[in-house]
Amino acid sequence: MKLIIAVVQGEDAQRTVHALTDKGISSTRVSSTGGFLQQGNVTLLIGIEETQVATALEIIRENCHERSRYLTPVPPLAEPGEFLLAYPVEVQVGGATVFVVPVDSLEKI
Ligand code: 2BA
Repeated sequence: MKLIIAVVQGEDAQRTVHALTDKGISSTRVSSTGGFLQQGNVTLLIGIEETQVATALEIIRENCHERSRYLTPVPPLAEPGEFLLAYPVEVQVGGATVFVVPVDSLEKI
């Protein structure tokens, strides 16, 4: 048994969950926030038999796309008489950040 932990973008989450469900793969959707951009994303928890891991990864690959996000850095303090502009910096995010970890057992109690 494995646990897939997939950090995906909000726009991709619903489609990905539907595609997993269509293949009989259960998932739990957790709201999360990226540490770098401090923007909302979604973490999917997927408990899965090892034989189905490749199918789940393929579904995530098909449904999660790379996008540009913009980060506006906080400008350093200006000296009197100086005027500093903060320009947005483009950052590429996604498809998905995926961890596959071993699971000792899955108990439904
Ligand atoms: P964030 O931490 O908000 O990162 C968003 C994007 O910013 C990243 O996209 C990457 O392109 C860039 N980025 C992140 N840290 C950076 C840094 N120190 N310097 C420069 N650029 C940086 P992705 O790599 O696609 O990651 C998307 C989201 O996946 C991340 O959102 C975070 O929530 C999660 N993630 C990525 N790597 C992770 C890891 N090793 N452990 C846990 N979560 C991770």
